Amino acid sequence: MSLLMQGKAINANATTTGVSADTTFVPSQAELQARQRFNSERLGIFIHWGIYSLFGQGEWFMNDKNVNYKEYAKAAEAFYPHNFNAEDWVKAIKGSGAKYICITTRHHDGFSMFGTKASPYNIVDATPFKRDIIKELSDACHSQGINLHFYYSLLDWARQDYPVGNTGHGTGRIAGLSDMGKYTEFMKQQLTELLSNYGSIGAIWFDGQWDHKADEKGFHWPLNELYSLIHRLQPSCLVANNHHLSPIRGEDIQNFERDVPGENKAGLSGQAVGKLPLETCETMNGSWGYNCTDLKYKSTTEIVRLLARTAGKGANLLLNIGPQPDGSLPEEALKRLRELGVWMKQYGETIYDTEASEIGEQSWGPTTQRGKTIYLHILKETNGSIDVPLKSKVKKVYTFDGKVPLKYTRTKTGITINSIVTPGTSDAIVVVELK
Ligand code: JFZ
Repeated sequence: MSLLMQGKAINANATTTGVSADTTFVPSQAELQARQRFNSERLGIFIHWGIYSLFGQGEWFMNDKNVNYKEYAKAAEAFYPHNFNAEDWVKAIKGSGAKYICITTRHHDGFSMFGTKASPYNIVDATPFKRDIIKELSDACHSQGINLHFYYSLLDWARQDYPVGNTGHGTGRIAGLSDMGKYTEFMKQQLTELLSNYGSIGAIWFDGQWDHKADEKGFHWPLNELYSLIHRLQPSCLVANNHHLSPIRGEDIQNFERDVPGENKAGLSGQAVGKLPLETCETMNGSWGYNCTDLKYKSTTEIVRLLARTAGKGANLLLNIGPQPDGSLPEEALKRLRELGVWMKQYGETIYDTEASEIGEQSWGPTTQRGKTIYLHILKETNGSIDVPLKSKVKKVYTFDGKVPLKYTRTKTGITINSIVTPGTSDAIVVVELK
């Protein structure tokens, strides 16, 4: 596996770490409703922002360059993102048609982007900026009506009490000082703050479990404790964990990193696709945190096609942006948000609140369905006709644009639709209404 955003590859296929599933866990009504809401949203924007943006080399910089945590912390003293404007961020993100934002509250570098009493190493106490950007963002999200999710790293490259795992070996932590009990209390205090001071939160998105191997003696992730704390503090807050494994009880979302569910091109998603709401996270360029040498952005057409493909699997797309050190979003990202918004205004009906259809994905593209309406997303050039395997009876077939009826013939396995015109479109959509 080679990923642009990090130097060292870790074994993503390792099985889960000392984790005991809570076999007694039963999701509450509020939680089940929240899963449904989440599952209808289909598009979210991921934000990876921290003091790492100052180095311009992505969020794994500290690990990749073996930066001592005391040296790394000096960046906090220079962190003054004077162009940060939460209202502008939310407006631009909402404009894309996204229904939620997931932001890094604390990444692997250990720096908290919110005002926390659990450690002075946070944006309010350790930077000249002194503003709680998570508070400003949560206020803007709530006033503009978009859901907010919090990314939260389970691993920490800067704390002595976190037991060193597979990564962060060159950041200056002294072996032997770890104390998982103390570290767990720290995480619980922070999660309590995150779920008490920022209004209603849509989900906590954990990451970093893969830092410890499943068979590691004497190590145990306190997931039950963390999950039950979350469910108790905000019953409608969902739990996601980017552990690249099948979900365990207490989790509400199954995550796929850089892959459409069921595929494993990036090498992080070999797990079977389960029954929980699904979410694929992917970057607009090739990096999560701001990377000044990564200007290779996906085109809006590529993003639209990825969105159609994730929706076709019944999954949400969580599309990442790495804000710049001054607090603004890169112009290339803003452009894609605007273009996505134009597309979603016109075609969102074929994406939001849909599910995977009985047709699945075909050689010409994916399909989505709502009730008796199936949307064929034709992403590839065709020679004028497409075969659609279908058991259900068809009422009518027409183009989504202009509602032009299309001729079709019955075949042994379904229907063949004629006069398909695809050139020049990101996604030529044909509607099949079932009887
Ligand atoms: C994880 C983070 O490490 C990364 O910084 C980003 O936040 C992303 C969304 O999630 O990505 C990973 C996690 C584990 C592996 C690779 C990327 N792994 O095990 O190889």
